[in-house]
Amino acid sequence: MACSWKKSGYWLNAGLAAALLLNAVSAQSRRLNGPFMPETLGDVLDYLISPDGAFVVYVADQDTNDVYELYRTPLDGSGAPVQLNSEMVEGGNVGELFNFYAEFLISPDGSRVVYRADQELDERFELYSVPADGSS
Ligand SMILES: [Ca+2]
Ligand SMILES: [Ca+2]
Repeated sequence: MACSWKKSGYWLNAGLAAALLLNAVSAQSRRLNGPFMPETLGDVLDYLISPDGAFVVYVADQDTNDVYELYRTPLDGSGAPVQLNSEMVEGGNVGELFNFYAEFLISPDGSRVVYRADQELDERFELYSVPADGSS
């Protein structure tokens, strides 16, 4: 008896989860990353939301396949992404690819982004800081 009640409880929860999922799918989503070129297999690797919720910083190979760079864009998708990292040497990336996560943090006041990249020499990873608004 108790077992079958648990079972129906489980199915009830599964049904509720499915309903919530359907709800989420039907909500209006907006793509935040910049458009990937049709011939580019672009991937968003990781992202963080700023402390004030105004913008999101993400790492993606948005412009060139397998060259992962840092971008900032308004959280509500109201503007185009701005690239934050400086020009990369060939083979340079924000973070190490085999980690499958990016390596950057937004400062607590949201003013700067710190990231790890082999930006100046391939495979030599150093730490960089950049204004979060993309200014120099
Ligand atoms: Ca890719
Ligand atoms: Ca590299």
